[in-house]
Amino acid sequence: MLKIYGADLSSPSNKVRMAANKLGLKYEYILVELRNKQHKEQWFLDINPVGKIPVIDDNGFILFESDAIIKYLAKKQNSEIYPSDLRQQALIDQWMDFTAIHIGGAMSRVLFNRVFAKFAKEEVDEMSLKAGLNFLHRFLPVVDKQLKDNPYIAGELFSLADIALLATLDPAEVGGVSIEKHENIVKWRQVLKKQAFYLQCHKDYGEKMKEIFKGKI
Ligand SMILES: N[C@@H](CCC(=O)N[C@@H](CS)C(=O)NCC(=O)O)C(=O)O
Repeated sequence: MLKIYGADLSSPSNKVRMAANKLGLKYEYILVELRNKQHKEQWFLDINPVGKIPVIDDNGFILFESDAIIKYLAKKQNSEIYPSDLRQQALIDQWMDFTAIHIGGAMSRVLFNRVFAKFAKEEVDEMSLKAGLNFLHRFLPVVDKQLKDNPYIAGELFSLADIALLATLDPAEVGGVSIEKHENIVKWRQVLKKQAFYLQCHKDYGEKMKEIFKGKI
């Protein structure tokens, strides 16, 4: 059976679980506790030498990098959420790259400095936090405009790019990133967060975090 190694507060890991859910795949979810440094243990490095989650083991085929993983799973299922049409696929790739590099990169900076730094006993990097907030300030309106003009991020059809964006924006509230003013993102997100593929992962990222940190946040 497909194995997904991940953690509940890792957005790239959640992205993989959401995609597998949407594709109707059965899988074993193997929790890798980053707080306990399990990703640096030899058993895990033997699976993924870069020491990061998520990683999948599909009957001995090992793959890391969440976007590569979800494309592989969708192609394997011949799913319309990653269509083979050249231009449709190129647009999905475009929004997935944009999400990973610009939105995800910025969200990680904000989340790390505002939430995880204290747990990791690391100093807050104000420059990094500011850069993250600036990028989100610049790019979230672009995403909002795209979702005003289209029902889904890559156009008319729901795709892997929606799953990637949904998982990437998941920690917005806990990171104090205001999404409320982007009404098209809000509407799009409300609809998707009610769907089974999301709910099979969690009800809400913030609630999951509270459950894990038990009042320490
Ligand atoms: N670009 C990667 C990012 C993976 C990543 O940074 N994962 C984090 C958890 S969200 C991790 O494993 N961190 C542990 C470390 O870097 O030591 C992907 O999309 O899969």
